[in-house]
Amino acid sequence: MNFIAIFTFLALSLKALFARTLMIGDIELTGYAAEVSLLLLVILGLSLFRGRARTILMFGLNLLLSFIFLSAIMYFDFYNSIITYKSLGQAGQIGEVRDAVTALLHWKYLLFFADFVLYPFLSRSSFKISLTKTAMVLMLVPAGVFIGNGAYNASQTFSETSQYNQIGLLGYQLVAGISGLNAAQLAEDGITPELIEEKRPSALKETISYTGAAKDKHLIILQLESVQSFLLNRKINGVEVTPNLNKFLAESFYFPHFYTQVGKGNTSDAEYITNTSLYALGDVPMSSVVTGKQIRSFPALLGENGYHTATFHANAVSFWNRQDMYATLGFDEYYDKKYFGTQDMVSYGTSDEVFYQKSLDKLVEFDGRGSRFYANLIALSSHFPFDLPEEKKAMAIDLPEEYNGSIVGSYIEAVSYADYAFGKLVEGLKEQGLYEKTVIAVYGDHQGLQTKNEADQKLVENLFGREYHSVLDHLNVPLAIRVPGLEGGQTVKTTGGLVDIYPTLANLLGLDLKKEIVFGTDLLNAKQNRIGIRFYAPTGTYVNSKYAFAPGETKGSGQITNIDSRNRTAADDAAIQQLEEIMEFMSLSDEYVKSLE
Ligand code: GP9
Ligand code: MN
Repeated sequence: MNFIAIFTFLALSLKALFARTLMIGDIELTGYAAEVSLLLLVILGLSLFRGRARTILMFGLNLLLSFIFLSAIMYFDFYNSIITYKSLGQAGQIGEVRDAVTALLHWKYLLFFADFVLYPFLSRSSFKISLTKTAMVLMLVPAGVFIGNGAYNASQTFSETSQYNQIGLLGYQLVAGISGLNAAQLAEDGITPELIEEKRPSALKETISYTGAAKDKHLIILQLESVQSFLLNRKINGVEVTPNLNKFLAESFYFPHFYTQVGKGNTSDAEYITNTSLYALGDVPMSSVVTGKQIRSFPALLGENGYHTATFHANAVSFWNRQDMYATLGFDEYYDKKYFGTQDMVSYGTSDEVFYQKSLDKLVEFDGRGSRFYANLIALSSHFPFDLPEEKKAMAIDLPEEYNGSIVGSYIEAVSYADYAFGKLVEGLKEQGLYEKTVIAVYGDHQGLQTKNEADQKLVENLFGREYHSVLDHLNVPLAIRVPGLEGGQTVKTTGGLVDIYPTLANLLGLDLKKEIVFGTDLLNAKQNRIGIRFYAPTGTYVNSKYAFAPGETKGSGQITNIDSRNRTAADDAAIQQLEEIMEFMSLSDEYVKSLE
């Protein structure tokens, strides 16, 4: 091994350690040994080359892996998940998300590239270690043992973070590839509504209520960007953050224990899950998975029942490949940037105010045609990194000084502005006489709060006055459903997730789901419910009526956090049994999606 090879190996081993420290606190030493062993194998392989070729290859490997480590760290910062090679497919979107990427950069990341200045000097050094056969064996045998051990440990857990911890970033890519190939076939005769019923980990009450309570009403499903539950009904310095949403909640069925389930496709995954009641796969945007397929969806069902269906979003429809997803979901039409224009820009599109106004114009038009409509409105202004223009800040809450310059502060302001715009939408609907003719479901697509630096963590700690839980707080988004005639306001404590929106609304509208493939549960009639989460939290995470489950280092271990008391305990057999059931249930959903034509 020449000096460049040794140097590259040491530099990469340190970078691997640095990456681990930044991503996961609890580093598994044997896992790190497996990661270093894999690096050693690669470097030994490249050492077979000689002269300039070897220098270039070592330099290239170091550069490539440095970028991969850095991407993995930023990816983890944002998604709380381990990056896989599958993300290469979305690299084309990088230009459009430039602001978000810049917001995640940090000076300390320069350390990943500090060693490159040394390469010109290294190539002049003639130092080398000649490896005898015995020395090679002495190196390769333990390396092989560490890799084997790491691979075995990685296969024993559902959690991607634990898998990475056990085998390192390169090894994890292999694990991710193999687990995709090994998906078991669960249903020999295809996935039927009866099979789903049998495996469903929730139970309905004996008597079903509210069936058809909203029959003949229009339907608006409004998806709010990055809105988490904790800001609702919250005052900061005596001022409500979301006064308009709070008023709306008070007239609605409000679900405080509702969670996002999106995968890599974020906003578009939330649209997908809501309109299909199918689980997102996690590490790939569903819009790319379902391109060209036909899905029996909520819009399709509504269409068959006489509704005109349309979806509205202020960004270009090409973002997240939505044109294909909307075709798959069977919407009659969509309205995107072409329709909304670029006036009054906030984030990727026109402001929520303009968005609602222009959407409303269309709703009035649909209503005028005399038939019912289903409108899926996808708001946008409160998008990461929450850079509101000054004139919009004037419409948002005035925060105390300690929030100045913090991302938490920007986030709260952005949500507060989104609330202001929502208030305008409600006013508009009332003015147009649509408010009492329409069932309105409002929910947050996914989390928005970033708590990566200390100042922001402090602000969040102060807000919560207790630990901020990575699932029960971070992934907790609001769902409220307002049904004209039932606007007494009711808090429904049933646990639910995005998959449950479709069945809940279908029952209210009086639509029969017996023949439909639906993985969610009617939240207004559930006795108990359980939902799986597998992005932004490790696969195996689930929430039931009592607790959130976090998967452990083996498939038979984990930790549960009680929803009310927040007490943490080790998972018992019953919790592991529930884990197995929800994993099987999610696999059933995946198998269904893969089987679609
Ligand atoms: C852009 C918007 C992006 O159209 O959907 O939101 P995101 O998916 O990043 O939350
Ligand atoms: Mn979003």
